[in-house]
Amino acid sequence: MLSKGTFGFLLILLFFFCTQKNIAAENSLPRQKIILDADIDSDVDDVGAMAMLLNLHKAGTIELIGVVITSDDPFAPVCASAVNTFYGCADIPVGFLKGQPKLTNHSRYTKTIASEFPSKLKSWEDADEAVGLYRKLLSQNPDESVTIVSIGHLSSLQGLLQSGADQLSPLNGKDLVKKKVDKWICMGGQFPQGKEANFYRPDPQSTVYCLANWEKEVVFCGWEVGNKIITGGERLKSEIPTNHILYRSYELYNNFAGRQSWDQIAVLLLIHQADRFFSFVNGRCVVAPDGSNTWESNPSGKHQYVILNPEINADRIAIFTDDLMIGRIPSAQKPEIKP
Ligand SMILES: [Ca+2]
Repeated sequence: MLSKGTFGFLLILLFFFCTQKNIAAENSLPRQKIILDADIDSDVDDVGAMAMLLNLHKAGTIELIGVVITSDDPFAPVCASAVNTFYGCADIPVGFLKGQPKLTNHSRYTKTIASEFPSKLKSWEDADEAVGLYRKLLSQNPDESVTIVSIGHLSSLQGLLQSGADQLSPLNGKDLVKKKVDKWICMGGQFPQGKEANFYRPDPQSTVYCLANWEKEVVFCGWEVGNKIITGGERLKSEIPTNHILYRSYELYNNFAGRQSWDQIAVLLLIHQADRFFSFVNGRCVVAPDGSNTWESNPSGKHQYVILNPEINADRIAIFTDDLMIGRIPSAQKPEIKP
């Protein structure tokens, strides 16, 4: 028979052992490997999303393994490279959707950012070809380890799915995705139904193709979610220096008038501190040839769309998002980084 004192001591030991085990388990979790597919051109929320990802990358929460630029703006990949370079991550590769019939600079900020800030890429021509970069990154990483976050249209992703075996991998694109990708977080569509730009402009056929040929999980972050979250206003302006690349991008875009956060919300889905903001609906997203979408409910469906929890004030999410853009990472998001 154990004495009360011994029993208490054993309980404390047991508690200590369990706690240490949980901490060890959390710390040994592999970092999520992220490929960002962005159309950093007409809107500035792509820059905000990149800032968040690079802050999380530097904090050790995620590993941003590459950026694919799906845009017809020739300054877009140079701008993305400048953002990487500004954050001390010049070696994160940048791909570009090459072979487009016409390139046009239609952005309020990409050309200026490319000229004012140093970048590893000097021209879009120096960028990796988008599909080749996708294939290289996927083939180099462990099975089911990569999350793709798309915050633009889906032409490059379609190219990946349609790609054939090459020197990088004996697998075709569809099988490579099946083997290497964990899930796809897609800023696109309007839910439960609607018509949203990433899905219908300029390449709705790529949306139809990707959804028809994607066999893994997809989480859709629809237009209606980020539309309520206004960031990049006076708060951002007052908290970063005027020579910061994020400051300059928002200044050029709309001089801190505030902007919807469609793309940044897709990044928030990566971090568990933001879990309380969201709920998810399972089913299947169906896209018509014109890029409009509808929803079929199914509790065991591989597609989910995000809804904002009604008890959470949109302003709270905006502050949380601005903070992540600025580089204020919630403390529990900083795992011990092993050497
Ligand atoms: Ca975008």
